[in-house]
Amino acid sequence: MERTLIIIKPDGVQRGLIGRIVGRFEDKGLKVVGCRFRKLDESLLAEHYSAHKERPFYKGLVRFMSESPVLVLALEGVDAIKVCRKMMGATFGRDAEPGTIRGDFGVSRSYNLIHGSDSPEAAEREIGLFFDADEIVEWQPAAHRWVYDAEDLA
Ligand code: IDP
Ligand code: MG
Repeated sequence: MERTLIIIKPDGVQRGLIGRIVGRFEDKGLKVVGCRFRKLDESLLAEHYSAHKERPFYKGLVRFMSESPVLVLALEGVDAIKVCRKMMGATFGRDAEPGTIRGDFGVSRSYNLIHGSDSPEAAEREIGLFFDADEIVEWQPAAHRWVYDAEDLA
């Protein structure tokens, strides 16, 4: 089992897409283990996006991400990081394949609806940044008995 950090960005929240986006992850068999609805401040975003600090889009990205509330999720599942990145699609909405979240809901480069961790190291760092340890909830969804078989979990 792996965990990943997902953020439904301000454009996704403002456009009323929270339910549809979270629903896709639930449909796929990912388990919500953490959830916070909040506005992000610039210092937290500076840490979160520290790898992009020198990029020309950085200032606009931090402004966009701090402008309006976001939904932050920790999701758990087998290969959750890879599965979620595939479901998100390519970074820019106009390049993202139909069937992906970015491909189905947007055309923008910066307003691309969703963030997802891109590696196990990033996931651990980002979950630690957005959640206190006691905000991550261990639980067993009854349906998982029919989502994963023993071979998936081996
Ligand atoms: P990712 O979200 O697909 O992992 P990153 O390269 O990590 O993409 O970029 C982080 C975020 O910065 C993107 O999701 C997008 O919102 C924004 N971004 C990336 N490249 C550009 C750009 O060239 N113009 C405007 N915004 C960008
Ligand atoms: Mg990234």
